[in-house]
Amino acid sequence: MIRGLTFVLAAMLIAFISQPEPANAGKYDAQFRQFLNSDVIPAARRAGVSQATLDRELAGLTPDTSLPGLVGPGGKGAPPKINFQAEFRSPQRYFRNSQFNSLVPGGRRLMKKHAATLKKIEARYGVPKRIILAIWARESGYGGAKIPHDALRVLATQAFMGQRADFFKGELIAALKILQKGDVSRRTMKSSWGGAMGQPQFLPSSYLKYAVDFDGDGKRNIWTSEVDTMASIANYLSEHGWVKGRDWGYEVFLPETLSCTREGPDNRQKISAFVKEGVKRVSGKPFPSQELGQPGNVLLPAGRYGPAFIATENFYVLKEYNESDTYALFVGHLADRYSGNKAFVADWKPMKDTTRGAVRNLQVRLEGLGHDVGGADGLIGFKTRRSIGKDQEKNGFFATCWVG
Ligand SMILES: [Ca+2]
Repeated sequence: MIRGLTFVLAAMLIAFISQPEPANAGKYDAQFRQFLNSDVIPAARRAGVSQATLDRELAGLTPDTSLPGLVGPGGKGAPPKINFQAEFRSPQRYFRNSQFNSLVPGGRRLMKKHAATLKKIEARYGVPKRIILAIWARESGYGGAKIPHDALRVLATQAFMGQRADFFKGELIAALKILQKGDVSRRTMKSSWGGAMGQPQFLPSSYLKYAVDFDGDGKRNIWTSEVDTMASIANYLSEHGWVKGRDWGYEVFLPETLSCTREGPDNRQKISAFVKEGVKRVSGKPFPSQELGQPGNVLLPAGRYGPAFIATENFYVLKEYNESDTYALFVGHLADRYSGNKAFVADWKPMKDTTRGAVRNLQVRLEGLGHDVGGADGLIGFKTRRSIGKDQEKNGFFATCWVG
């Protein structure tokens, strides 16, 4: 009897652990159904989603209140969008050698496995295979990462009670269109908790615009087809302006005579002009001849406290995938490491841990001095870096364009 009871309790415990339901599960179901009926269904019908699709996909759907960052029905009671208590992650911690070392072998293996297909993808879209592989690695570990959520449920929950409800309502309707077209089954259509789907982590609206069928089975399958995944990433970059024949950027030695305050894509000049000013590649090789007459710009993600780069326009195409210098640099650097696996030559100097709030205070001070920091958001972009540098120069110091 006791053993039996223990067994039942253990089974209950296991069930509880394996399927955690938040305390408020079910609390919003009626309100959610009302939201679907009055808000989502009419908008989806207007967007061309059939009643049959809506009946099939929305039947029995409930919100997943365990998702992070929810604020309540109607997006009411939203917390501040920026968490200024959050840690500001220094570049030094973002670019860990160990992480690149663990991603390089998988990429090389896939380049061999898909050599013929990647050649065709490169020819069609003009994006180098190493860039495609690096994005795939960053987004989902070449498809190895667990992407566990029912995309439709995530999107519906975010539309109902997330911080960006209207945005996600649009994505929910896009997801319904995808299911209506039949490229993917509901079971397979998985996303992250933020609604980014499949191996390239496309939002549904991006899927509709940029996903492609490259393995020829008639379905655009970014969930289980490696070939469709690679081609869809290439198509995305191509459609966002990837310049064929150009690289993303180069690590360089920046002479002290070239001020760090000249960083930024709004300070582009021909790469040959940088060479004249004494900029050299750290590899010791010259810039490829086709790059010399093309524009580039200084990129200093940690000011003078880290590696320096000449970035091409393609660096900013990578940022169309994820609006962050560190993301784009991670992808570009990983792409370079597939051959030779060479680390950055310059060190990322360690910096003291700080918060986004502290960064924002600095930005507000710089704004008070008349500098354009690109908005006091607690993140250090190139406008903040060069404002720091200009202030240092004004005060007679050698500009480092970095805090400290
Ligand atoms: Ca396909």
